[in-house]
Amino acid sequence: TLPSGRTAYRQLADYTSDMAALATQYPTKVKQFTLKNNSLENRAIRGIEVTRDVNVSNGKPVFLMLGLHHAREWPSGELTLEFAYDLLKNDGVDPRITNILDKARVVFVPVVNPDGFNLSRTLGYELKRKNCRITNGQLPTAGQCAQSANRSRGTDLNRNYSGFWGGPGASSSLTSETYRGASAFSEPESRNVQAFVSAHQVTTLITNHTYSNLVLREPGYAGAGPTPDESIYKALGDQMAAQNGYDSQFSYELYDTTGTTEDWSYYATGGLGFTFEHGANSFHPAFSNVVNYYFGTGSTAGKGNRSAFLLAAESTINPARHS
Ligand code: 0X9
Ligand code: ZN
Repeated sequence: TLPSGRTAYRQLADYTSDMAALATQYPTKVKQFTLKNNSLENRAIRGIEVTRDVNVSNGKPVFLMLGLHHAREWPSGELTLEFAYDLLKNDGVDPRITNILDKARVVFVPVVNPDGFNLSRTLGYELKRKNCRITNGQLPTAGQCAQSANRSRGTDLNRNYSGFWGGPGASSSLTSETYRGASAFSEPESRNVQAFVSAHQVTTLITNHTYSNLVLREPGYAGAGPTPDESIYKALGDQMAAQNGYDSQFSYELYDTTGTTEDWSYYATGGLGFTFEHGANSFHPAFSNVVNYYFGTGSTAGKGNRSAFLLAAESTINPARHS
């Protein structure tokens, strides 16, 4: 059973109400916040910060976890919010979690792309990937994003960050699934992540995606060359992969990308950013699979993402342990 007890994929309203409920239930450990910009369809985008004495500003380092840049990748939001439930449920029970809440701030934004997710999860276009950019320079009108003629439009938020924007592995066509946008950070949803990371001490970041059972680290395209942090970056990626049973590799070994979250965040801040690609072969398999993604299915499949996520949070407290 997942930490929240859920047995079906959340809809957008469930993410909203669950985060609000956690903030109410744990007022000293959970602070809800709203990101800087509403989505193109004018939805507020929310996150929660989890730490001991959350209302005290104390400079603890941040582990940031993101979900649902890509609308159809439903498990990416589930795993993000379930880790929050787990930390809160097991604070004072599991000493690793008690230590994490003592020494780090863990921040969750489970739904980076609410408009796309709503279309995929609720409005029937399950394979939606991008946001609701229909025409550059204009906001979509009500219902426009869901019209069948517009469904292939949109900016791929994971090509819209400024790191190497305009380079290989992204498209300049608005109907391509990897459309990079009119300019770097043209989209409010990617600017939200930019603003948050720029304002906080984010030392480790996981952006959850599906699928391929991978732990990906920079560089995102081969031409960028190795990062100066390769030794510690690889060490942490390999340690997390040893827990969840995924392959740990350079992002470009999957394929070249530019403008992804860590293509910006790593080079902008030096914080170690990873893309986790969950699951073997589906963007959103039957919900029962999410339990396996979280807790693992036994020795051959590793221990699941729970222990990998704990390592990531611990890495913000003691980075040297990974070198
Ligand atoms: O193409 C993507 O954006 C990611 N794969 S997905 O199937 N979830 O769309 C992979 C991005 C990997 N590259 C970097 N993180 N640089
Ligand atoms: Zn994705």
